[in-house]
Amino acid sequence: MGREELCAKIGEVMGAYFGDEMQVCEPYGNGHINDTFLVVRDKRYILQRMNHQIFTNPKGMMDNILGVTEHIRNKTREKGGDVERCSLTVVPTLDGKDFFCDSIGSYWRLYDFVEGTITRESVENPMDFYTCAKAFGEFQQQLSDYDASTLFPTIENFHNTPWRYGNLMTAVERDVCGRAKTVEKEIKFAMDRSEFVKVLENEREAGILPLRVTHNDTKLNNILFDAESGLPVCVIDLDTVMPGYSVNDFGDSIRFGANTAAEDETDLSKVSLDMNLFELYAKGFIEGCEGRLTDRELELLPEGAIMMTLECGLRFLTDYLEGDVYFKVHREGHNLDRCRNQFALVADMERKLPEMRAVIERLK
Ligand code: ADP
Ligand code: GN1
Ligand code: MG
Repeated sequence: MGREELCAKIGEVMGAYFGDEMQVCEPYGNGHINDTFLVVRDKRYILQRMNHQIFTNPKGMMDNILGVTEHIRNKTREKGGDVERCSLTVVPTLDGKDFFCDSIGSYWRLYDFVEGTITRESVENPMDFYTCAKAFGEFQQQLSDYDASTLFPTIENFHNTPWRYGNLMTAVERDVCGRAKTVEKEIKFAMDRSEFVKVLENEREAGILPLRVTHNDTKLNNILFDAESGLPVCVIDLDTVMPGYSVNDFGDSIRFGANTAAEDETDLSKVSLDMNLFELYAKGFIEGCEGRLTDRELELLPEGAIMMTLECGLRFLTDYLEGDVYFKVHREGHNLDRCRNQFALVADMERKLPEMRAVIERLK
């Protein structure tokens, strides 16, 4: 939907939440999937148009979020923590619904703005990465007794890397935009790793790697930090909370936060794995998980980092071949730039695998 069309709809959405069509809002954040707006009324709110092409069951997704946020609030209450800011708070419509469907079938939700917080797009102070790791580890712990069978799978096969690899192969075969011949090097890079993509799935099938309730999108910008103390306050972007692997939650954070360059940096000489940040994150994550990770999970943390980076690269390349239909792009070739960046990071991680393993060995 174009910007103007979107803004026209916001009036209708305001009506559902506030009873008038006053539009006091502006685009907010850097997400690749939903449309996010800051709304200023009696106080501040975050309004999101959910991407229902991707999240095809908005009700299932909102039920997950309501359940998970209540669970986290209860855990925080038990520990005497900051109940008001520890998790997202869904604001109901005037007629008491958890989300709003507008006249053209777009789905919207409103959250309280978690005040006194900031988001970070990159690691400025290494200690922030350590505390972020503790927060994501703790998040997993808080949900360790959550009944996973009540969670709706918002995106099937979300972190099933062999399935993502299969999607890439199909996209190459179909080549709907005629772009495949321009990315032969990238396709080969992926195909050279056709065995590696199965490593975690094989471990699960063999009953070694446990499924846990995980976040599945553990980017640094999905944590809100207290503006004054700098400490994590709240884990956000709960759309993909589903059963998954702890090593993938670990890996996705490394992919995004321990890259010495931004995810879409085109100068690939700037892309590498920062081993200092890797170690800090590993320390924080292991501590946050409070000893509950099995030995095998600990051993596989480096593989999780490579897997999430490779998978993300596969997804960016697939989207490039399919005509940029999934991730928001802000320039021509954006998905290809992102793919090349992720593959460069995979190559560096592969070189540093022995070092990563040595770090985990020291910490466990
Ligand atoms: P996306 O799924 O598109 O990444 P997010 O839910 O992560 O969307 O939101 C995008 C950005 O909006 C976040 O990175 C954060 O900066 C901000 N944000 C989201 N929810 C809140 C909230 N409740 N309070 C304050 N900031 C928020
Ligand atoms: C998307 O929504 P956002 O920007 O936090 C994507 C993640 C990718 C990430 C890459 C639902 O996350 O899986 O790792 O982009 N989310 C979805 O930056 O596909
Ligand atoms: Mg996000």
